[in-house]
Amino acid sequence: MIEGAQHFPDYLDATAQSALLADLRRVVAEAPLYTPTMPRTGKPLSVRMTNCGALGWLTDKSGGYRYQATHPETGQPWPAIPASLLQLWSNVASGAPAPEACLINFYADRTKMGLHVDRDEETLDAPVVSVSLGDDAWFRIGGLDRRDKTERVLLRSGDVFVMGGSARLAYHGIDRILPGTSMLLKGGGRINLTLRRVTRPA
Ligand code: MD6
Ligand code: FE
Repeated sequence: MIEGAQHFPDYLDATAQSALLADLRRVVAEAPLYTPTMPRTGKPLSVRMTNCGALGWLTDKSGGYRYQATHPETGQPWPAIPASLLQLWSNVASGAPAPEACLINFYADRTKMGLHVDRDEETLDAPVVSVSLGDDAWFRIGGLDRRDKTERVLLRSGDVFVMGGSARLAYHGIDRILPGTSMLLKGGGRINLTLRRVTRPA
């Protein structure tokens, strides 16, 4: 795997996963999941999204990919990032300035996410830290060129995946989720959180 990509299987035990889920329910109560749309075409993404943190990542037909401080539908500021996630970041993001954005993606059974690079941030010095909850998913990670060879990694509930160093700009995506592989979410599906630093620290 590309340098800077690190998989921490079972980083959160069952108790920590339930506690994090409870935190996320509070976030979603304030900042409801919504369906983002592609820049220009307005085609809906299959993933549903929300955010917590000072900044949230979003996309829509007219504004494209961007960070903004408010929820696109409620107009309210995003809820704070739960303390448990700030702690997780300081444990795995070795020395990086505090995260400003936590994107929350909800995957239903048939949701995929095409190969992409996370590069809407102003600073690429900090890693992106991802946390998975719920059903297993086949994650695909390659290199800096879309044509580089890729490999797949099974991301399971409680896993953390860090992309820093050379891996910060590596292509990656979700091939598919494996319905029925976790009991954590009552209705099934998968949640993925990605924590990011967006602005350069002062
Ligand atoms: C997902 N993850 O696991 C999608 N991005 O659902 C990402 O897009 C991702 O896992 C940046 C760094 C780590 C990731
Ligand atoms: Fe990503």
